[in-house]
Amino acid sequence: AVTMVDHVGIAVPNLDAAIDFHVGTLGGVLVHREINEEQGVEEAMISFGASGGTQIQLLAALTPESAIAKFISRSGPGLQQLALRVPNIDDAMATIRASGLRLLYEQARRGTANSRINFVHPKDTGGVLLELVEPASTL
Ligand code: CMX
Repeated sequence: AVTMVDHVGIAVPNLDAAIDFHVGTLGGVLVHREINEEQGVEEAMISFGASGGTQIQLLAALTPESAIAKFISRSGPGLQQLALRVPNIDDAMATIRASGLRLLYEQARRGTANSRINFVHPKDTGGVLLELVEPASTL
């Protein structure tokens, strides 16, 4: 079962400008930043209030082929995904498959901070790209 909303992902054209807004104006804390070549993104995680809460993930495209570049060219910058935390992604993937919904990857891939991730196709979820996240360590 899903344990919490892990993060909400926003597609941004300029990562530094988006960090400035979320930290400088909204009062968030930049807790993590990395490049994920496989996903074609440079990303930043922003935390608010007490640690351990839902974060905002700022996603900038590394290449014109990345999912984020395609999203921005189609829809403009904005909410791109909702990420749900699960204790075991293999179990979660089995549940999704058994429900007849489409997962984007056969096997879980590497996400933020060595988490394991997969996605449910937005056409099977009511229009929301759902990410499943198993954190690297139990939080
Ligand atoms: N949210 C909701 N709907 C979306 C969507 C999104 N983020 N992205 C695409 N769609 C919709 C499109 O609008 C399109 O709808 P219509 O057919 O009605 O026009 C439909 O889904 C299919 O679009 P598509 O052209 O076939 O597919 P895309 O090439 O746009 O790819 C997707 C869509 C979800 C397969 C692709 O974005 C993907 O593989 N995403 C997963 C990986 C990812 O997002 N990585 C970046 C984040 C990395 C991280 O979180 O760590």
